[in-house]
Amino acid sequence: MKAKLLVLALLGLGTSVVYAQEIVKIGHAGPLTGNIAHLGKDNENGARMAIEEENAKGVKIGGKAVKFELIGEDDQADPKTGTTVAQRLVDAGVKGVVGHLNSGTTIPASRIYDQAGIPMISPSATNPKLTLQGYQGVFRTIANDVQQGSVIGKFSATQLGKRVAIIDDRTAYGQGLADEVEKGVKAGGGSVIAREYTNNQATDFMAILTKIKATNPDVIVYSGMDAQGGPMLKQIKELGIGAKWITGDGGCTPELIKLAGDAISSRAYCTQAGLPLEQMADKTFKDRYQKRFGTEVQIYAPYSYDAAMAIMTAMQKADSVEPAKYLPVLKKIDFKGVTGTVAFDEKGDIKNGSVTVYEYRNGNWMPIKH
Ligand code: ABU
Repeated sequence: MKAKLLVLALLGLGTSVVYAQEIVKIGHAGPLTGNIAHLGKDNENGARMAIEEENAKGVKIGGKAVKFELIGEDDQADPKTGTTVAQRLVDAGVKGVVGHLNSGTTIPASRIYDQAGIPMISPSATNPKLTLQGYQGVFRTIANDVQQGSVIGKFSATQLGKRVAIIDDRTAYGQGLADEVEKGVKAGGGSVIAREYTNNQATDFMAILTKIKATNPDVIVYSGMDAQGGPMLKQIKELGIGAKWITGDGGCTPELIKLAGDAISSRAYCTQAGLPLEQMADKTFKDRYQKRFGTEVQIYAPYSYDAAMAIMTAMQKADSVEPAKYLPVLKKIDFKGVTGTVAFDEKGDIKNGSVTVYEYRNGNWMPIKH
């Protein structure tokens, strides 16, 4: 074991006690720069909070006092950078990873962690392919887009209107979710009258929205992140499009409301691939997070907290920080996290994952259905 030993000498009244504390590195990777840095920071904060709270308890593993240490990396939401930082985390000797945030970075990075035998848990990557690759150490603490896309598609067709236009950002998440939404719209008795595409750096949607306006949709589904969703709502208003608008978890954030300004209205909806904060098992999480970081939860912090906690709990149950020893325990883990029961199915997906539909009301996303 290459663990670094930190020797703390504690001097008492005429006596001296020496404790050897093993540093156990846990990696986190997500976008800490760029247009969704607020989400990457939210994920990192969730993992950091779990680590700080666990360290405060005074953990012993294999007879030694351990201190968990978070090693954070910025993958810029870019698939190539994602694999570079994944290798950096492996080289730094992390024993487990929380991340990445985006499906487009998490899927290629998962191969690197698998080759190094290091377990990883994403709190936010929802593309179903992540856990269909057959990697034994890949998990997620959130529902996937087969579940989420079905809810968005059926809700749109049955509650918002039969004529549905779909726009996606061509990322692994956006495109994958849009395909599942299309299936859900059809299952709900609606029809997809337009499919348009943008990208995750775009800010101008006038051309595709003008085309969509001509098809007279009841609903526009946007499958992408809040950085595009906010400006898109502004341009929908500018063009006088009266359709309802719904987006998935990547846009279901306080940030989207801020970005949309007065262009957001009660015609806007979103989904989260999990429970509303207020209905999670730990009702104190929201306030503890606010107190620790001085900012509100964006969306995935509780799932990130649970991902870090799953790794640290498995290490303690296995009485080892070595991935080969704690991975079998992690696969069978079953504990009460802040989001609810954390346990994984045979693929690595969270068991009993749920999807919540929100409606924009009085300046907030209000849960209406789960
Ligand atoms: N789940 C939405 C944001 C992250 C992703 O899957 O790309």
